[in-house]
Amino acid sequence: MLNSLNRIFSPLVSSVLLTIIISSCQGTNVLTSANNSQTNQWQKVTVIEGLEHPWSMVWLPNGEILITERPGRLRVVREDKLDPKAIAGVPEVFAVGQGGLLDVAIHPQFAQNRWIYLTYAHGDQEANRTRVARAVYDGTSLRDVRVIFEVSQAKTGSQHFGSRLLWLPDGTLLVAIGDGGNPPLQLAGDLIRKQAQNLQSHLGKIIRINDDGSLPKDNPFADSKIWSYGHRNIQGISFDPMTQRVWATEHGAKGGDELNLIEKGKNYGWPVVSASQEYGTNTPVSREESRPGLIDPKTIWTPAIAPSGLVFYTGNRFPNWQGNLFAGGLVSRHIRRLEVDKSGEIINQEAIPIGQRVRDVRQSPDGFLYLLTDEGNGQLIRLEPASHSNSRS
Ligand SMILES: [Ca+2]
Repeated sequence: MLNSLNRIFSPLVSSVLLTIIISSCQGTNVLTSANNSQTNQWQKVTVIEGLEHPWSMVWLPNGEILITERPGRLRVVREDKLDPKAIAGVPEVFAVGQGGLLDVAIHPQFAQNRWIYLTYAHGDQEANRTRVARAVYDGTSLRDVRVIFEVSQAKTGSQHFGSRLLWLPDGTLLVAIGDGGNPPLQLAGDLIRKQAQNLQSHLGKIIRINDDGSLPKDNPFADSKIWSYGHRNIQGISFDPMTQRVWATEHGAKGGDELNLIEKGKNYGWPVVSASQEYGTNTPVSREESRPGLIDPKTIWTPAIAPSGLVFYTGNRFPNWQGNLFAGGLVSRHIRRLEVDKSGEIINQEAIPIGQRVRDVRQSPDGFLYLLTDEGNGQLIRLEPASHSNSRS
C-alpha cells in the first residue's frame, strides 16, 4: 500500500500499470483509487524521438504524419520514420516563449487540393499576432503560402497565442485565439486579458472562417469572425461527430483550467468569472466563479493540469474508450480520459500517466491514440492495447 502511495505522489511515475481514477465535483478532483483500474490494458510505444518541442500533428490520406515543431519546422513521418529533412517553405515564425509554429490541419478535401493550414505567432517581441496560413503541400515543400487570417490587433510579449484549428462539418474552420497574456501586460490602456470580453477584438475568442479566410454568412455576430468569446487560452479543441458537439480545453492562470462545451455566440466568462488565481499573489482572478448568462465549464481542474491537445475518441482499437474525451496535460504529465454522458456532463475521469509534458493528443485514422511530448527531445508516442502485437511494420 505504501509503495502504491509512493507511486501516486512520486513525480517520477514509472509503472505503466499505474492509473489514477479521479472524479471531479465542482472543480475538486478527488483521487479515489489507484492501480489495476479498468484501463490498464494499454501500452506506450515511442514511435519517434528527437522532435524539438513538437506542438501538433495531422495525418495525410497516404498515411504520412505532419508534425509541427514550435521553433518553426514542419516535419514528416512515413511508416514510423522521421524524415531528417524538414518541409521547406514554412513561413517565418516568432519563436519565443509560447510563440512559434503551432497547429497544423489539412483541408477536408486535401486529396484534391493539397491544402494544409498552419497557425503561428508572427512578428517580434514588441508587436506580434497569431496568424493562419494556407499552403499547397507538394510532398516535399509548401508553395502558394497565403496568410488567410491574422488577429485584429498586435500585442507585445510572448504569451497566449492559442491556437488550435478545428474543421466543422459545414467546411468552415474554427481557430482558437488566446487572450494575449498575463498581467501586467496591457493593450489599449488596460489589462490585455480584458480583450476576451471585447467583441471588436479577436483576442480571447474562437473565430470561425471559411477555408479561404473569408467571413461565413451565418456567424453569430454581424460582420464578425467571432464564434464564441471569454476564453483565456484554448490549447485543445475537438468535435464529437455523434452529437455534433465542440469541446475545448483552456488554461486558467493558477488553477482553474477548464473543459468547455462550445456553442455559437456564447460567452465563456474570462476574466469576469474564473476559478483561477493570479500568479504570484494567489488572489482570485475574480470574486465570482459563475454568473447568469456566462457559460460554466463542464470540468474545472485545480490544481492545473495545463491541458493541451484534445480528442474525442471514435476508434475501434479501444472499444471501451469510444465516446470518451482525451486531454493532454503539460504540467500533469498525463492524459486525462473523460467520460461524457448523453447530456454532455462529465461523469468520470481517469489519469493515464505519461511522465512527460503532453502537448497534443490525437486519434490516428486506424484508431490508435497518439501523443506529442513538449520536450527538447520530444517524442511521438502511440498508445496501443497491451495485447496488441508489435508486428504492424
Ligand atoms: Ca470560463
